[in-house]
Amino acid sequence: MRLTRYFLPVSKDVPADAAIVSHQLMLRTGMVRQNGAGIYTWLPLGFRVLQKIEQIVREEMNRAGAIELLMPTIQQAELWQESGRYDDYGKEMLRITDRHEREMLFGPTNEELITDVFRSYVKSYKALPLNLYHTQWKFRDEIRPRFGVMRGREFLMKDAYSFDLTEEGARASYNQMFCAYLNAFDRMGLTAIPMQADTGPIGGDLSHEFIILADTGESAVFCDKAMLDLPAPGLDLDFDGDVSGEVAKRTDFYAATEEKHDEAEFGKIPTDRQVSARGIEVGHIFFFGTKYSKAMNATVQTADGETVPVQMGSYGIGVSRLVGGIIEACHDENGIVWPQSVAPFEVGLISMRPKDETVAKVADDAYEALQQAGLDVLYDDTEERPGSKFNRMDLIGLPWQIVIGPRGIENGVVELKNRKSGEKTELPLAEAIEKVKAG
Ligand code: P5A
Repeated sequence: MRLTRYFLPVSKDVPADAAIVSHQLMLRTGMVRQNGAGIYTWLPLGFRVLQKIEQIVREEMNRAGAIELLMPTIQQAELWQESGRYDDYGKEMLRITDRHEREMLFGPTNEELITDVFRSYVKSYKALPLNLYHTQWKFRDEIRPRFGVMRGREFLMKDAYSFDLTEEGARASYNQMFCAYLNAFDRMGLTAIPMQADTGPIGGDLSHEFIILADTGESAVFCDKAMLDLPAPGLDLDFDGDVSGEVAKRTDFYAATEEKHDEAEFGKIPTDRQVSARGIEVGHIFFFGTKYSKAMNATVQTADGETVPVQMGSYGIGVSRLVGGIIEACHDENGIVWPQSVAPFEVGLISMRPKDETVAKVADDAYEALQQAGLDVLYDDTEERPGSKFNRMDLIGLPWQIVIGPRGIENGVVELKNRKSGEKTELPLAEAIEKVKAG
């Protein structure tokens, strides 16, 4: 993408109403624009990151055997009256009346809707286990939307729903999602710690929140430091086999959010390993058994011809919250430092003298070569001062910068800068491309 043709409304001002660094940086880099309390337009740069995160989550859901579909944002009130949550959900639910005076709502979550899909088609244990997911906008009329996209009212969530014949089977599905989540967050460059958590309005008695540690996090959390060093299960994990060992590796350690915190248990950890910190909840998984299937009559026939309610769990990832969460974890005094896997572009190409014909030609050729190599490139072909180009590239945080200037052209090299380490090297373009591709 040529910057002269792109839409990148970068701003120098630090927005006064943005309390945390990720919100400030998202506004300054023109990633989002606020349209109302907790409601945002995703501008092109921010939208690219959102899509990259969504794609990583999609790949890890698919790897774990979940199947993608798409449910609507607007739901009928009847389903929620059936489950009994229509009144329970209270003021957080945005209620709508259509022209026929029918009660509708903008979905805050989809347990009811997916249970209705399930009961309409699945009648036999033979179709189980089944895990269906989508990535769709949700609306929760949060009392205090804040911190930009971290606590929005409209936000993008990946939500998966598992269906099993037995409680044991449902726990195996829960464990699969537990591992898939660790892999997905790891691919985004994050250490997410699974912690025992409250179930709130979703229900059930088994639940883990996935937390990344950050001073600006909304939740107070407690865990064993040893959990920070555990590697993710890995993309070669056999999801058809038993993954409970990977889960136990973590649940053997103490980790809990404030609501589930037990000071006496925490006290048993050696003092130098006690982590008491703040965290951002980027995912939350639930096992709630037959809560919805009983209320909504979602049953299957067993091999013996018996009719039983299906065992369910639900699994959420805050896709739009992750954009802010990753910035909280990955920034420095000059701006964002994107992990390559979620960066809006992998490399920024800077032409030092776009008016100089030779430099322009070499830079254009480099742009072509980088694209040919399959890389996402943002090509700064503007006529601004080099200083402001460098500052902008640092601010938007692309993992690599390649600078084309007259001196390098004479020597047959480009300058490659790594945004994270700040390290600069001069090398031929082909070698720079290999380095960027290697990540
Ligand atoms: C699980 C999937 C659920 O809704 N039902 C379907 C279950 N869980 S949850 O914990 O309530 O939400 C899942 C994740 O969504 C993100 N999230 C938010 N992101 C931005 N703004 C919000 N207001 C918001 N509320 C929830 C969180 O990452 C949460 O873990």
